[in-house]
Amino acid sequence: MTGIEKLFGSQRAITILVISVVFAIVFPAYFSFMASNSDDLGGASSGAKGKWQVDFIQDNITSDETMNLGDGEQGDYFFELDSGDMMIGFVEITVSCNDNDDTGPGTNDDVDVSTDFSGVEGTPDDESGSGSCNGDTVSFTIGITPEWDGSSYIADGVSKNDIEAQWTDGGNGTGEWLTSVVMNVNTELIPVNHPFADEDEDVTVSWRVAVYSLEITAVAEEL
Ligand SMILES: [Ca+2]
Ligand SMILES: [Ca+2]
Repeated sequence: MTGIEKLFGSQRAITILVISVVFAIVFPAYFSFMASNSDDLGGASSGAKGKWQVDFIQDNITSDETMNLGDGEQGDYFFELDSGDMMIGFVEITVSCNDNDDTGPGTNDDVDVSTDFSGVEGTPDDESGSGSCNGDTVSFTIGITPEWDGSSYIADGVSKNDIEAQWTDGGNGTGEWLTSVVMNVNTELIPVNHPFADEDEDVTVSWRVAVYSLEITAVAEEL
């Protein structure tokens, strides 16, 4: 017997040890090679069902425009939306005016608001509304990504592809968002051309666009 044979007891014990060492080295290398290869291919890993943390990196695009409108006058407010690489969650339009020109009953100015979204990709349904000039008078929220509210959540038993397919604006929402406001000036029982008669009001239309990008992280299963 050689010294090594004495240490391990037999030639067979040495053979088993050598094979074990080879497997211990070769198997992890094999699996890590396969894992990195399937990542390169994309489909295999992102199509695999699993547990995922889904987060939304969020931002707002805002804009506003103010016009002074006389009685019966229509103001057309244009907003050109380009969200860049971000997805569009929803668009909020707020029309505000605050009549403090006169104080008698029935003297508050009011507005009729309508929209034309025919220049918007995906053509959202148009909106309309009316209100008295006491601040934020009329507001609309138009959803672009269905059911999106920006909340994080854990998804289980679905693939990364499924999640990406769910949270998309489908290219909708970009383009020209037209909001039109018609002013109705109300004044006291003095003629409208009287120097003190209320004859106009400032109307502001503001847009807030909630935009996001997806962040999907694999959640390690409990051992
Ligand atoms: Ca008024
Ligand atoms: Ca006024």
